[in-house]
This record gives sequence, structure tokens and C-alpha cells, in this order.
Amino acid sequence: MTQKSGGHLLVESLRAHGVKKIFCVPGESYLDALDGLHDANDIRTITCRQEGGAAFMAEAYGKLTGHPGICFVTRGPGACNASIGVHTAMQDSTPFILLVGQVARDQKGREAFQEVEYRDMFKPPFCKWATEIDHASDIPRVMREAFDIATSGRPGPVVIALPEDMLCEDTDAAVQLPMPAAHFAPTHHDIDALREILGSAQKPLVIIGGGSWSDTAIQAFEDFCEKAQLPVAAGFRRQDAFHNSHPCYVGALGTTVDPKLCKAVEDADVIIAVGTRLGEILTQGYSIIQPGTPRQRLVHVYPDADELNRVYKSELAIHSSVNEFVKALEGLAIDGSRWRLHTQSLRENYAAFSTVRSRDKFTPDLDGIIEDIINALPQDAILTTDAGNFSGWPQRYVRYDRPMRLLAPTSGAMGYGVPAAVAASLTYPGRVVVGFMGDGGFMMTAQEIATAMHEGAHPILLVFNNSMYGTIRMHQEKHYPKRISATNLTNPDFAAFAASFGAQSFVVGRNEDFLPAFNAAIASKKPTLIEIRMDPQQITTAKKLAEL
Ligand SMILES: Cc1ncc(C[n+]2csc(CCOP(=O)(O)OP(=O)(O)O)c2C)c(N)n1
Ligand SMILES: [Mg+2]
Repeated sequence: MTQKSGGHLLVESLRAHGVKKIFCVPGESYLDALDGLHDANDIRTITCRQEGGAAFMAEAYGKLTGHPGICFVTRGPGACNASIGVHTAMQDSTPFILLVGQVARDQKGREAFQEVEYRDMFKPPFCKWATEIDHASDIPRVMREAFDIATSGRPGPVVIALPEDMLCEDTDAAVQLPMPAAHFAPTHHDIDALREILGSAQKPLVIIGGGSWSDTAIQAFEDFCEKAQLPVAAGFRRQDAFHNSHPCYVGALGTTVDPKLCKAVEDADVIIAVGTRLGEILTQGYSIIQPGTPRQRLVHVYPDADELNRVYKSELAIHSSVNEFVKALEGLAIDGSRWRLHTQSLRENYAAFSTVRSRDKFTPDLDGIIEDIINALPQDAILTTDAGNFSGWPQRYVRYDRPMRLLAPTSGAMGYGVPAAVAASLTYPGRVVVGFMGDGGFMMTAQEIATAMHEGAHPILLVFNNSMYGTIRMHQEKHYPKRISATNLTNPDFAAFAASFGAQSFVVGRNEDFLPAFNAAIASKKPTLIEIRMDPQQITTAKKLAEL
């Protein structure tokens, strides 16, 4: 058997699990792994400018592809910066593996330079599994387990600490190949019970979410819902799961939500939640579906048994992956004639809510800008959004039809938009990638424009500049009117800032300036920043700041 170092064996293990890209900020704590990557021509190493950016990129890659995003960072400071990506991967159920350099084994426990006990720092439920590799010979086994845990059941993040001297230790251990994924599928009893519940339903509603829908599964599920005339809503920031132009799609339960859709959730007699948790944002602060035993009869289909009946007691809890659930629906015929008109009316509500009506009230007017974007977007565009009130426009008005994708943090993490757009553009260089972000969120990870330049990514970054942390200002105006505290911002010249990296940039102050800039960005295939200088009064898709 040939001997190799831990760092090199780690890289070989990544290769054995199909890894094509890793996102990192280097550190002296994992030099041997970096050395292994030096020879790995089939694994692209993407050097980022801050670990928060690297972790968001890896998370976005995981969300986009379904394969774990891999992020390498150094000890304490690197791990602290990267932790936002771990939190996001957990809340978003994204397969993700964070590899963290660790102090040498014989120096542990002394609070050595940058030492942190990662098993404590990232203790579940902060992530799915946090571990440390004690011996180089354990690398193949731990990596195999890490990939399995990150992708099985409810996908999520795994954190692995790598003691520096362990990476330099030689071993003749061989890589282990991926283990076959465990499948959780509904039983016949589950499907019988579902038939019975729907048999007496008058106003059922399906809510879908999670990130694990395969194209085949969503197609089959859309066919099932169409035959059964079931109305389908998407969970928070999961609009891209179900074709929005499908006649059964009735809108998204998120932060910019149609009150009529919320009412429909409250009025439903049966809720079938498939692949989604019923979280705080989706349930509008746990109000439209109440924790405990909700008023609606609840069917909850979820890949993690621990989540079932935890917050919500369901009448029927089905431990199943979405894909297996859809397979099990084959042959189930549901008569939807009782609620057919209801579904149609919810669909009409959605069509009205997602149609821009009142443009040209502001200069520039975001309603007009979003219409221009929608008309210019190719069908396979990838959109990313940061957190903030500007995200109301792409959430409310863009109709996501596969292959279009939306990468947006359900964790509400600011700083996601730029790195997610860079990662998406690197993953699909032939597709148009548009990042939506506010002036606040943009500045949290703007440095990753340098990564885009270095790696040849060409996202289009739309910076909605209202010179404030608008979302918080909105809450202040509602709860502490006219007492602005800590929400005003002084910004740099964004166009000059982007240009200093070598990116193309535009400033838009009037609607007529937007489309030429956006079309130029699409045609050029160059990384581009378009700053939209907003009227700060345009605070939500429905209200002016002064009206709050
Ligand atoms: C990392 C992080 N820090 C703070 C917050 C709280 N927060 C939510 S939205 C927001 C303001 C966003 O401002 P901006 O990006 O300019 O978008 P706007 O709301 O003005 O459209 C803040 C501070 C958060 N969600 N994430
Ligand atoms: Mg802002």
C-alpha cells in the first residue's frame, strides 16, 4: 500500500465523493490539504476574500446542485467568519461540509493560537454533525459519513475539524466510496390515510418546500396536483420548486405575502405540507397555522422523523423524502371537483397579486424595473437574493418556472446575494445570474466581486440603494414612529467601487436608464454592478415609508 499524507488523502476522499469545486480562504492550519489540492486538476479551488463569502458560496452551490458545497477555512477566526454559512445551510436544509483547520493534537486544550473546540462551537442543532478527525487513517470513514449525513434525510451542514499535524501524518488507508443513500418512503397505510383525509376535505391546500425536489418528482407531483385540482403554495423562498405558471400554483408564503393567500391557509380544512417545515416566516409568526394541534387537519410529509410532530401535531405524519412520497402517489386518484372552483379563485388571486399594477409612482419606480427585468430574463436565469425589503419585488413579481432558479437564504442572512451569485455563475457559466441586494447587504460581502474577477464569474449585481437598512427602518416606523435609530447609511460610490475591481458598472436614477444597462450586462457576459438609486419612500411593494 502506498503511503500518503492526511491532507492528500482528504483531497482524494473529496474526489471519490464527486467533488468538483471547493471554496476557501487559505490558512496555515491546513497547508497539507492545500498541497493536495495543488495536484487535483479535476477539483477547482476557488479562493475567496472572506470566509463568510466562501461559506455562502459553498452553501449556494449545495442549494443549486444538491451536492454538498465544500468550504475550507482556517482555525478560530476563519471558523467564526464561516459560521454564518453553517447557520444558513442548517435553516435552509442545504448539503454543506465545512472543513476547519485545527491546532496540532499535542497542543490541544491549552487555548493554543486560534484554538477552538469545534464540536462545542458547532454543536447540533447548530449543524447536523460536528466532529474532529484524530488520525489520518480515519479520514476515509469520516468523510464518507460526512457526505452521508449532509445529504440524507433532511440535508444540512457538517463541520469537520482537521488537526494540523494529523493532516501531515502518513497513512496507507484507502478512500471509501459513497454509501448508498437511505430512502424513507411512505407506507401503504400512509397513502390510504391520505386518501381518506382528502376524501372528506372541502378546502385543502398543499404547501411545498425543502430543497430536495428532483425534476422528475416535481413533474410527477405537478401532474398529481393538476388531476386532483389541488392548490399549491410554496414555502418561504422556495418559489422555484413548483412551476409558477402551473394552474395549481397559488403563491408563496413568505415575507411579501398576499393577505388573501394567508386567509386561504387559515380557512383551509386540510393542509398537506410536503418537504417543508412550518416555520415562523411561512406561518406569519405561527399565526395562520397554530403550533400544537392546529385547527386545520395537518398532513406533514418530511424526511426527518425528529421534525414530525415536534412543533405541530399532525393528523398524519409521513416520514418520507419528497421524491419517495411522489412515487407513492402513483395510482392515487383524488376527486377534486369539490374544491376546483376554490383552486381557480386562489390562482386568480395569485395572478392578480403577482402582476405589476401601479408603476411610475416613484423615480425610479421599482415596479417598472421589475417588469423590465422579468421581460428581459432568459428562461434559465438564476436569481439570488440577499435579505432586505428590496427582495419583496423579485419575491412577489417574478414567476419562477424551471429551469429558472432562486437562491435565497431562508435564514434571512444579509450578505448572501453577492457570493451566491458568484457561485452560481461559476457553476453555470452559460446562464445569466442576477443578484438582488440592498445597499446594506451588498456591503457585507461586496469584497467577493474580487473573487468573481479572479475566477472569471460574471454575475449581474443589482444594488437597490435607499441609503438605509430599510427593513429595520420599516419596523422602526411601525413600532417607534419618527425615531430613526441606527438605520441611516452613508454609502460609497457603488459604481466606482465596482469599477475599481475591474467590473462593469452603471448607475440608474430613472426607469428609462435601467433596461439599456441590464441588456448591456446580459449581452456583455462581464461581471456587472447596476446601482439603482431608489426613492427611499418606496419601502415595500404595497406601501410608502410615509404610510407606515
Ligand atoms: C447578517 C444580518 N445582519 C442583520 C440582519 C437584520 N436585517 C434584516 S434586513 C436588514 C436591512 C437590510 O438593508 P438593505 O440591505 O439595505 O436592504 P433594504 O431593506 O434597505 O431594502 C437588517 C439589518 C440580518 N438579517 N442579517
Ligand atoms: Mg437599503
